[in-house]
Amino acid sequence: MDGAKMEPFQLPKNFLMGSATSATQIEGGDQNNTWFRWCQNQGHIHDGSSCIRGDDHWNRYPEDIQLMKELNHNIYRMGIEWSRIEPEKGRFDDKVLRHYKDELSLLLQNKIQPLVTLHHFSNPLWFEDMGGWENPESVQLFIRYTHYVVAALGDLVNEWITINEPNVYLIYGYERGAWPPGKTNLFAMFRALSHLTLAHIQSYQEIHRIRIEHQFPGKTRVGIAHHLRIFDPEDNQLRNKIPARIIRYLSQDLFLESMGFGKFNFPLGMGGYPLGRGKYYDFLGINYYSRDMVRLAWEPANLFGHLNVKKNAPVNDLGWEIYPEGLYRLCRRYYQKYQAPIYITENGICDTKDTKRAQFIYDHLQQIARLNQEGIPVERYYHWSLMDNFEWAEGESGRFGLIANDFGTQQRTVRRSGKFYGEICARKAITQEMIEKYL
Ligand code: IFM
Repeated sequence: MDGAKMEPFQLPKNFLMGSATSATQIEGGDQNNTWFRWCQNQGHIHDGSSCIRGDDHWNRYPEDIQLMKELNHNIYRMGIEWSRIEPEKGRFDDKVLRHYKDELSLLLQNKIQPLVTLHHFSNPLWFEDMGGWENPESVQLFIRYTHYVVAALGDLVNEWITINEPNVYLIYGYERGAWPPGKTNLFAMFRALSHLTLAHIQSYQEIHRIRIEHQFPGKTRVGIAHHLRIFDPEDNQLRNKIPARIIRYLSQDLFLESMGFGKFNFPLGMGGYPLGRGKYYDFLGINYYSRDMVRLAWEPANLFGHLNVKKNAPVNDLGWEIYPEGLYRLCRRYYQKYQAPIYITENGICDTKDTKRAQFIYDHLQQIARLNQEGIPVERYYHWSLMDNFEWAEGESGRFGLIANDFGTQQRTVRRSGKFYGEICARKAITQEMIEKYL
């Protein structure tokens, strides 16, 4: 690449940087969650691998924290596995909580501030078998889990994500049938969404309540990691603009509105507030990867439009368009309405050969610098992901890591782009020297 055309730039001094992972994708060893069962069915995982292996992070977390330190992380977003914590309905395992306490304490000793996700695509099997998120009891069960976890870990963690990418979870699990529970039923999807929304709101309230009651240190901040995309019409025709808007509404704006303010718009409701009007987020969590070009088509699985990649656009290994400007556009649009500090809770690239990741990082961070200069408070960046991991239906072949992992030996190797990222984390800037060295 031609480094000469690229300008050095600076991020705000108080900007925090690190990386993100989720429990099911890296821990390995848990047979009690929905993904373990899903992996056992032939054809569900494209390369035939299983989350049972993962990165063996459950046993190797000290080594992984050491690597975060080498990459100069200030922050780390991690998940905890509900199916380990509550292996049977109503039975909580204190040993598991002690394990997470040890992991969190080690992060803090290394001056890495954790942001903990309670739900990231995976459920305990007992929960799924009672109807999962379609069952109204799911809400109260999630709140009981929240209560148990936050009371136990809340002295070490002041920042929480209740639910990761509720839209992706529901679309893949209930509409496209590609993830557990493997349904293709829009009614089931919206039923599950209303329960997830109620669960988020009450979990938000519960986390604040418990941390006040126990006088836990640090400012409590709770939010959702929303998967946000750009949906652009394929051309300027109204017939394509309308489906682009509908898809944005049904797969994105509806989620932000209901989970953010408690407002149940159609098709969740008729605009009422079942739990009262409120503001149920302390930051706006954005997971950003790509954009879709939309054309009118009768495709219920795509919420009534056909999604394409822009012609001749650069793409990652999975064929997703690389579109850094999209991050800028999304942050501007949603900040106007939601007016909260923005955390980029995920952003990254599937790039096995590591030929595009460094440039990807440069281009996206440049958009963040631009946003901050324009007064949009993007406070944090969590790169997805710390290391290669179990990439859901793609299995072990979807490689998003700053650190490469050999799943056979569990040998970690920091990629060149990882070294670049580590230097940026240390300096909060990209210098001319770094451009020449890495880009
Ligand atoms: O690996 C996933 C993650 O679990 C959720 N957000 C997108 C990532 C890359 O596909």
